[in-house]
Amino acid sequence: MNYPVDSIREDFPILKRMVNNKPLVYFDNGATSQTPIPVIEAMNRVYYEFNSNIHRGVHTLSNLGTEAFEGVRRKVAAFINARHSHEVIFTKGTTESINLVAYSYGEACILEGDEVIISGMEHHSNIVPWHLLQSRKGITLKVIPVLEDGSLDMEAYKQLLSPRTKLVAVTHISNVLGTINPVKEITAEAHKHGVPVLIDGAQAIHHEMVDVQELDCDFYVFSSHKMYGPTGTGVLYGKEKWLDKMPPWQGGGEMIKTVTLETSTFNELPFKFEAGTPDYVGVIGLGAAIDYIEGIGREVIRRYEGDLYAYAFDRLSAVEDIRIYGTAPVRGSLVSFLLGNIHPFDTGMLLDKMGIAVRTGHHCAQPLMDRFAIPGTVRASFALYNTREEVDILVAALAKVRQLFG
Ligand code: C6P
Repeated sequence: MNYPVDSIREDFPILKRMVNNKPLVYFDNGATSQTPIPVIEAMNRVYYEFNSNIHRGVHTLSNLGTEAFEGVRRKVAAFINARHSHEVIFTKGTTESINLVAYSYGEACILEGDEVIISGMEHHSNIVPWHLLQSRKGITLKVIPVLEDGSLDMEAYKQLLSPRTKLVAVTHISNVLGTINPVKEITAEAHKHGVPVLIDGAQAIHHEMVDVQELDCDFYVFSSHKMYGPTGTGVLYGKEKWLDKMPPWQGGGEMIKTVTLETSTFNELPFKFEAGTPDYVGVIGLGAAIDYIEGIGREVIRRYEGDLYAYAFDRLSAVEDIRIYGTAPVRGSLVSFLLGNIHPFDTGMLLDKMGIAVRTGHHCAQPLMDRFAIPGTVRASFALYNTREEVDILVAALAKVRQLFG
């Protein structure tokens, strides 16, 4: 495959560093991906050239900042094919986006006794906000079961939908199993009952071609730091018809139209949901990350990563004593496993000694760990700069880990 991985790696200075006297192999992209030079430079440029609070001043610097920030909103809208750029709300990340929906949609559209459906493979960020809503409003949480191969039980899902269902909130790609859920089908099924759907795209936005109009989802959420952008920035996409119904969830500057000492009126979309000074530097970095991804080509990246994933899955499957979690027919982006009886932390620590960064533990998905009756897994998650050679290094290192543990 003609993919310029060597020159791509040059864009990520951190990949050249040594860890424990070994060249870094970075396989913790599911937690945070690395940041290419153009993204770092775009953010530096703000501080060097036009740092100033946005939306507020009439002066040149503020206008430059505002233009750059609003330009990214349009860029994000095009990236996910939102119908309107005001359907893109900037947040701190996936977690804040889901909390915003749980709070605000929960306030406007969910009553005591109503039901929200999630799945058994959700990240805590798509569980706990619903627990909070449960204690505020007395809702019932229904859970789509996870099958042995790590796919969702779609028949059970259909049975869970009821006249009391007010929202379905599911992950696009599992951060533990790598399952790519049939989110379009899940959405279509919910819509038959008039129920809106929130998709957690934290693990999908940089791997899949996300088209929110094609998916027809009502909300789609993701973080910048998993898609080669900076930390502290993320997106809530919401259909206008829902965002219009939802009340603001935080008060402060920017989200108001008028304020007297007695009362306030609120700004229009998207500002209604963006109280206070936003992380405009981070948002501008996110814009540069989108440019970076588009510069290589999303479909090109998808094919390269698909090929790398297939290679990694095959090679890891052949490691003695390995148990891989997540074998659903449609999957990608990461491999989770356990090696013999070795605790995942021990495997992770030894891999780190060999310069390999993987994530270990419950991956903020404790209910899923309970489902498989395991304490955690070791997870290797891939990005556009990883290589087959790095997979080979991991496989060789796992053989050493086995040796060390006898
Ligand atoms: N998962 C992982 O290593 P934030 O922290 O808001 O950027 O993203 C939260 C989140 C929500 N949903 C899914 C599916 C996720 O994978 C994550 C983040 C990281 O798996 C850190 S726990």
